[in-house]
Amino acid sequence: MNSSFSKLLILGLATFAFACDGGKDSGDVGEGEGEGEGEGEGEGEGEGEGEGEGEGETDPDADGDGYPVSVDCDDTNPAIHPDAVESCGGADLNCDGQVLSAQWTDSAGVVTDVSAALAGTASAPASWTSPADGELFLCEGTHYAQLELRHDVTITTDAPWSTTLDAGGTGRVVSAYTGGQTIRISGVNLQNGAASYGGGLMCDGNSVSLDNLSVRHNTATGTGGGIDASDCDLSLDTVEVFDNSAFDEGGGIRFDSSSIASATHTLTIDTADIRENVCDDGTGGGIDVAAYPGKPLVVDFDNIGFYDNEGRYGGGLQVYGDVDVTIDSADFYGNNGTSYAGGLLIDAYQSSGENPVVAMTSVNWGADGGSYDNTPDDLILAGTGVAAWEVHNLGDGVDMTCTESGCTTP
Ligand SMILES: [Ca+2]
Ligand SMILES: [Ca+2]
Ligand SMILES: [Ca+2]
Ligand SMILES: [Ca+2]
Repeated sequence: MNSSFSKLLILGLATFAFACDGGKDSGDVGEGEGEGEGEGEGEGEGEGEGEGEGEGETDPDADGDGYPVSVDCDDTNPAIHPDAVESCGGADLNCDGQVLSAQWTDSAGVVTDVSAALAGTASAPASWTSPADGELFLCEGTHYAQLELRHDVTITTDAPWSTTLDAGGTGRVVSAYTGGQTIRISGVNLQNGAASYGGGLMCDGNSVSLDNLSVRHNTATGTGGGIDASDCDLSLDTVEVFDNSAFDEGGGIRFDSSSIASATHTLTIDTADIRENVCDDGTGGGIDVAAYPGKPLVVDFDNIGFYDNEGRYGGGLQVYGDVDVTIDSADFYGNNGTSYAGGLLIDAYQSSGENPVVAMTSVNWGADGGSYDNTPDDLILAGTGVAAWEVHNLGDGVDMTCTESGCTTP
């Protein structure tokens, strides 16, 4: 059109070139400046084009970091500019007005500061959805946020046990949705979630591993106060699950097969305390495991303690259906079944061959009537193949295997 339009076009190109040159050496930046300057001279006083003028003349880059003073919050320090990468506990280097609290690294290695996106409060937690495969790094402290993970995501911190995701009691802490993702959370506690199921964590049809963290103070109006895992491979290593509650099954953890017929799913727990979890009206105060017909589950517990959990049936643990359970080195202490089965309920009411097999080695049940004992009993095996319910009151150091036809000791 007219000359001012073409100037505007050139100006735009000059600005673009400048922006793209931002991270390069000073030679490139100089080139961009030259173009901007020439443009500014032709422009005169024209409205709206003062910006181009400024780039060359009145918007200098004193520290030579490629960012002019208009966008550089410290134009005397080349380490400070809008694209600077920060570290936890450091200063605001990227000019967004806050110190780093959360950082996202995508699978190509591109780092983005997501501190603002995750900066919620206890009364208004942030909502954050994974944008792609990648790693979310959280600095020490409490992050009030509710996360939706729909990709392969790892959540880490440099301060394990001292870093927490808190849902503020108004939603679930972490939702791991179907999609075959692999999710790992390391060192970041999950607390104060509230949902119909899985207050702290819900996983469905994927693979989730947790290590070096607590799942605590979460609630569910349905199943799985702390964690609800359905058709999910769930692995816990060095974890505590405490003070979670559900109305129905699994005060601490609910692990079941329900919607996907294909694979056999596995719950692996190595070194964990499961304590002070409650389900008011269901089975498995600490953990509830339920396999539905044709959808077997495998459970492997090693070095696990069930302490002071409470459920209506199976205060510490309940297993139901075609579940192959191995328990090695465990404590069942102080658990309460308010109706029956204080420590462990093995429910064998499915068709023959679709009932639990529970192999236990070195399991402590608390001396009868002692302060660590379970109430009102330690273990019940109930099922169609059992003539009468087997009620076991046991001490410490027990090796025992229970199937649908009875429990035996070697
Ligand atoms: Ca600068
Ligand atoms: Ca600077
Ligand atoms: Ca910052
Ligand atoms: Ca006992």
